[in-house]
Amino acid sequence: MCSAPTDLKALIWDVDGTIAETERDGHRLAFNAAFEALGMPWRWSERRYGELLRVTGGVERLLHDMDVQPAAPTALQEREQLALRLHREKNARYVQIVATGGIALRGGVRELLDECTATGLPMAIATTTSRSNVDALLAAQLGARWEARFACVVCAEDAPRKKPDPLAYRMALQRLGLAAGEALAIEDSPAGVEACRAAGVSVVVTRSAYFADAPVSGALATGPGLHSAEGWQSPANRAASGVAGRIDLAQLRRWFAARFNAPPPATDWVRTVARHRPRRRRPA
Ligand code: XBP
Ligand code: MG
Repeated sequence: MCSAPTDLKALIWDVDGTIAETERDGHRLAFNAAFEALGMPWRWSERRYGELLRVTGGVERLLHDMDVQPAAPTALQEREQLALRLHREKNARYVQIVATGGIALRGGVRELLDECTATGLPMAIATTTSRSNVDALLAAQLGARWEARFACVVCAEDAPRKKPDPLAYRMALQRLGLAAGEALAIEDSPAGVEACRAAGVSVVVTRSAYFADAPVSGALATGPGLHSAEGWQSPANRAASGVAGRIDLAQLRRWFAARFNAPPPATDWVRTVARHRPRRRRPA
C-alpha cells in the first residue's frame, strides 16, 4: 500500500495528437509547404514523418533530418538559421490550416473539456508545440476566449526542454499549485508518457494516428480515443475497462483512484535527441 489516495485536482492536456490530429493533418503538410516555399528540394512522407516524430520540437526535428539531407548546409550555424527560417514558415502555414477550422478536435475531446468546465475541475495544457499553434487551433475550435478555460498553458516557449523531458509538466504543476500526485495527464505519444512519468504525473493515453501501435508503458489506461470506451485497457483497474459510452470524467476519476494498483512500468521507449538542440532560438 502507498500513501493515502488524493482526489483528482486537475486535468493536464497534451495538444498535438491528443486534442486533435495535428501532426497528420497539419504539421507535416505545413513542413512540406515550407520546404517548397524556401526552395528546399526535400519533402517528408507520412512514413518518414512518423519516424521523425521521435524527435520532439519542430526545429529539433528539422535539424535531426538535415543530418541525412544532401542539400542541407554543412556548416552548423547555417543549418540552425535555415531550420529557424523553415520553422517560422511552417508555423505560419500551420496557423493558416487550423485558423480556418481545418483540423477538428478529436472525438470526445469537446465533451470532456465541457465536463471539466461545468464541474469546475481545473485544466492545464502542457505541450511541446509553439504557442502560436495552440492559440490558432483552440481559438478556431473553442472561440477567442479559449484560454480562460485553462488554469495555465505551458508551451514550447515556456518549457524549452521538450518532452520526454518533464519540464512542461513540472511547470504546469507549479502554476496549478499542485503536487504531481494530484493531477492526471492525457497524452498520445511515448515521449509524452515519459515526460509524465518523469514528473510523477499519472497519465492516460489516447492513441493518435502516428502512435497507434507504439509501445507505451506506465499509463493508467490506453485506448484508441476518448470518443468511445471500446478498446481501452487499464492495467490499473481492469474492472473499469470495457465500459460503455465515451471516456468521461467519471471514468478518468475511476482510473485515477486505482493508480496505486498499476504494475511497475517497463523500460523506457524514447530518449531526447539532445545533440540536435539548436544553440540559439533566433539568428544573430
Ligand atoms: C509536439 C511536438 C511539436 C509538434 C510541432 O509534441 O513535438 O514539435 O510536432 O510543433 P507533444 P512545433 O504532442 O508531445 O507536445 O513545430 O511548434 O515544435
Ligand atoms: Mg502529443
